[in-house]
Amino acid sequence: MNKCLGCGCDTKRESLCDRCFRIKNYNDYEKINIDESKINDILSTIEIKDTVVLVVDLLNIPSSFDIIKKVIKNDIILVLNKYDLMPTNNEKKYQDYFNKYNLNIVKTFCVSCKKNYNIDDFYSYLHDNCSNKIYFIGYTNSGKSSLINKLIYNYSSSNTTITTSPLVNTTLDAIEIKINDITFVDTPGIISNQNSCFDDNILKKIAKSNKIKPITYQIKGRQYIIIEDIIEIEVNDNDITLYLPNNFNIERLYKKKNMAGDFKIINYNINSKSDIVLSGLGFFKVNKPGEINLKINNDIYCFVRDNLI
Ligand SMILES: Nc1nc2c(ncn2[C@@H]2O[C@H](COP(=O)(O)OP(=O)(O)O)[C@@H](O)[C@H]2O)c(=O)[nH]1
Ligand SMILES: [Mg+2]
Repeated sequence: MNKCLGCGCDTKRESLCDRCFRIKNYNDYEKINIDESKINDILSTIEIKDTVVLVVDLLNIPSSFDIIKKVIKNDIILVLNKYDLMPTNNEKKYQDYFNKYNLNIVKTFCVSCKKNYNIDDFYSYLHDNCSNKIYFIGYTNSGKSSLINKLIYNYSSSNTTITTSPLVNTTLDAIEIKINDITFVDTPGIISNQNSCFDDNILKKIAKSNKIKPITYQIKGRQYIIIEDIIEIEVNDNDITLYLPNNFNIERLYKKKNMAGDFKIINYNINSKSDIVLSGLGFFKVNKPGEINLKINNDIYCFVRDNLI
């Protein structure tokens, strides 16, 4: 058996397993489940002398980092990735937002793998300050593998690329990559019950999305905002601002829409200091206290948090 260079799984093939080959060549994604104990086993091999980089998707900040705090006792270098998607350039604000989680953060970087933003600063910090084994950890889809690929591309002559995809659980085992005497270890994403599942059409739109342009609707009376026929937001006399991929279909209607699929209903009483997060998609807020009734596809996870912006 060999180890697949793309995802770390055992394979009979020389370099890439069948699944990575199909993802890389045909964008043909196949979702695989990973056992939670497998991830814990990998994380528990991290020694206190190793460096830990926690990668977070700025558009998909989890409601808590308790799973990570339980397993990781090391100092943490926090990387806030996908900065290119954020509607406002306010690195300090995004960094400060993480104070409340009480992680042992020693340094924070806002980066974009897609736009190669801040990658030089991040790499030179690692190069100058860190141990020679650096683990990249975080929730699935935050961009851990994309970030290591960016480092390989920018700072080594290797043409190895780890497989990345918009689906969860792309990386299946620890993958070690050596760049200039430092060993970078990619890890499978931490599994959480806060991950939404989307169909291919939505995943492709998310993957193609650019910088978010917030959209505000001034709602008089009772109206319904329909997002891609997977979310209906019922709003009553309020202003609502949506932060969503800007290629999404959004309709504003005066009556409910018939949408196909299995839905759950969630009622929120929120104020202007809160965001409702549609995990994996984005978030929205209102400008005065009020009721929001969400009808949302069963596979989408949502929660309330303090305003990010
Ligand atoms: N817009 C944007 N997308 C990114 C960025 N970094 C990664 N992605 C996308 O996020 C998805 C998950 O990336 P991946 O590296 O597989 O995440 P991992 O599960 O943490 O290893 C992929 O579709 C990537 O193309 C970024 O900086 N900006
Ligand atoms: Mg990965």
